[in-house]
Amino acid sequence: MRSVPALTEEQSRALSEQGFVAIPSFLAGDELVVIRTIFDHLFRDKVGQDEGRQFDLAGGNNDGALKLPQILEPSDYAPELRDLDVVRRAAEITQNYFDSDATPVMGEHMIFKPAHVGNVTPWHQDQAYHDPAMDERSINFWIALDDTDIENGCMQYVPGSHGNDVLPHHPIGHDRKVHGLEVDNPDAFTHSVVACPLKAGGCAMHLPKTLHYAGPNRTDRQRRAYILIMQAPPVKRAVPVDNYWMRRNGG
Ligand SMILES: O=C(O)CCC(=O)C(=O)O
Repeated sequence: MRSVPALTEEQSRALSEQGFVAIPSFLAGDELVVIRTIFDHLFRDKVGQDEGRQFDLAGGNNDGALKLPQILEPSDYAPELRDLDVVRRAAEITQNYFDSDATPVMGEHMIFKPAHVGNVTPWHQDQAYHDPAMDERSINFWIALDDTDIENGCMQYVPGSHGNDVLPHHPIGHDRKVHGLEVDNPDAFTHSVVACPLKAGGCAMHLPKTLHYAGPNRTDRQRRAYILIMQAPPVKRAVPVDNYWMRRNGG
């Protein structure tokens, strides 16, 4: 099987200067087919729904149909995902990028934007979800399982936005029951946006504070994504973030 080496110098520079980089061809061999098969099975059979691990990220569920279904930690249900070479490569890239001796901790999720109904994923920074006392040192590997473009919800980024600290966020629609977050006042930060259309098997990588977004799916093509998050040891912040948007029980 082809083994993709660590990032080129140019890709690594783009990631650190822009906060994201797109790699046109990232999956190797039959990995695309394997991941797609697992993805389809997990969503079709609503795996993890009873434990709250599969749910609508945007809470957009008026008529019983999920509009932005997400499954957290899919390899708990399909452990063969952990054996894929792409997992090893993503870990290696992360270790090299952060010059870390520790094996990265792996997190993952899968997000589905069904044809015609897939909801928007609003502008946010991943760090807004995380431990307010720590600065994450992680890379998101957003792996396209279908050809993606602006019309069906490819990833979009604000170049250089990872230079911001954690910005104030709120639950999508200001609904405290909704898991997904949106940055407050997104128009103030999104004057310059870069869309990253990808062929299936390509990957868009970003850092924890990079502002990103994926539009709704207005096409008759589905948009499936497998997202690996490889985490080098985080760093303690001098002053924790006041992430009041994560306190959902009146706190
Ligand atoms: O796939 C999407 O719609 C959004 C993905 C995302 O926000 C992420 O990978 O951090």
